[in-house]
Amino acid sequence: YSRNQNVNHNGQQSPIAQDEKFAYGTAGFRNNADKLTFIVFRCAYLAGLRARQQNQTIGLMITASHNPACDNGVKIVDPKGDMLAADWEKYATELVNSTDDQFPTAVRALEVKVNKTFAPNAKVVCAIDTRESGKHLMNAAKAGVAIFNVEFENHGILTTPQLHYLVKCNNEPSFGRPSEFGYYCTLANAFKKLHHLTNEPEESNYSNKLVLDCANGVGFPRFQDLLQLIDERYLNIEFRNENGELNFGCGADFVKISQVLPANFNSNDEKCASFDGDADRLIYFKPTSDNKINLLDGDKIAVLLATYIKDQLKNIETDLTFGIIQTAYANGSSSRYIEEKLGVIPEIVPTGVKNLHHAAIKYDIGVYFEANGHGTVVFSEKFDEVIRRNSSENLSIQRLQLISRVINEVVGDAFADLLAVEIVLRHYGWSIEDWNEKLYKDVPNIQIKVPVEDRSIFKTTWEETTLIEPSGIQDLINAEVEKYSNSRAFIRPSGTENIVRVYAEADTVEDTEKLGRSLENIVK
Ligand code: 16G
Ligand code: ZN
Repeated sequence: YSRNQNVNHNGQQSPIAQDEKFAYGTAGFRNNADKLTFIVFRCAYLAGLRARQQNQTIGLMITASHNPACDNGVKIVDPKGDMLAADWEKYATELVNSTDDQFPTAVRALEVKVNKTFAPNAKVVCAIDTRESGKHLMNAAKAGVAIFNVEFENHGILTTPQLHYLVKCNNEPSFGRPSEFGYYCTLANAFKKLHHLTNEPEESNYSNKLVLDCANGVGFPRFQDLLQLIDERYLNIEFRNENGELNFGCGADFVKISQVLPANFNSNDEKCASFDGDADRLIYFKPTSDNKINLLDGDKIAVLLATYIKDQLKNIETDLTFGIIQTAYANGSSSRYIEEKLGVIPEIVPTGVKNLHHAAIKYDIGVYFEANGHGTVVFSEKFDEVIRRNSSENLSIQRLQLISRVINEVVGDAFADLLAVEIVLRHYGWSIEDWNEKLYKDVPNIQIKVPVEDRSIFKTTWEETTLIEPSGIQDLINAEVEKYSNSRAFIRPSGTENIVRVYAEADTVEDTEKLGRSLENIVK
């Protein structure tokens, strides 16, 4: 498992140049699967070391989410089920970037720094998505963890959020049973109980039918497992894109960016939703007659859930703090709605789940969603005290207790978010059109991926909306934005692909397209 002897999942030699560099980005390491064997091995070693340092369970997730099937990736999950601490991301990058000759020295240096001798609770739990390369990489992970004799658990094919959940439960048994079945029971039981406490209005447009695009990924088998515990009376799911080519012409990322129907859907379908390849993202959509779609993305989900929670809070006397976290990609209408109608000023943070998560946990109730459909709600200890451990008969308190259990507060989870959305739609008696129209209307927006030779030359301000380098470009962007009314646009380097992303909003679809294309030309 060295650079020199790197072998891919087909057993072919795939040596990695000693000086090829990799970086632990927002989603860990991601690359063509052929390159990942030695990376996973080294990351697994680091996960073992982290487990010893913390004397706790650490997670290792092998997935490349919405990337094409030929890619794979690996990321480390910290003891609370959250993303790896920033200083350890640096260790990961250093370790992976060392040459074969440097590796043993780098390892020893780290061991000295961490210096933990007795750690009986150290364990690494590992899972893969449905990619062909997964099993081979699982073996590499096992070998990496073995260097240190740390206990290793192979959990097979799971969604990313399931693995995060397992890590948290291993370290905090009071949070839930640390097993796949425990996860299903927690979600399904809370969902069913909340269903009973939900009074659908007499004139309701809600339908429990949903057509689900599984991106040909892990969402299909695992969501079926969950549905074993949820009767069709509650939720009637028709699966599509179950076993074909992963993420190909389908899935949450495809639908969000291209804003067209995914493969195998048609304009007669009613309420539809898409998971991404590892089921940590969820978006909804409603086909329109011209084979396009009305998209209900992470922003729409955030506002829906926030509205429900705020409505319940109105019936309780409490001083719990409530926050909503978004990124620069949030549709301008959603941010305005949150401020004007929900009375909360949304906090804008840089892209990447950990940034949103960290901002959200400052509140007693912190709703965070990326427009791409990744998000959840987190709850504080004070919420535990005031709401979860309250045995009151107050219906709103009981609903908040249960919605906080339906939602997977460890990390954004497509399964949990889907259950939460369905409950809330039923509560208001809304069809997918009602949901789309009754809150706010999206301003037209476009996202364009622009391939570049070296994305590292692009530097932005903290909240990512202004380019600092290369100098001069921001002035050109400003000049374009000024040409259109109610417009907003920015360029930022991707953290996961060698591209820069253009985002633009304007009053009309035509102007949005024009603005987006003009920014594309600026970076090209
Ligand atoms: C990863 C991030 C996601 C982010 C996306 C942005 C995690 C678990 N996932 O999927 O939050 O939106 O990357 O990618 O952190 P980009 O940097 O290529 O735009
Ligand atoms: Zn994902």
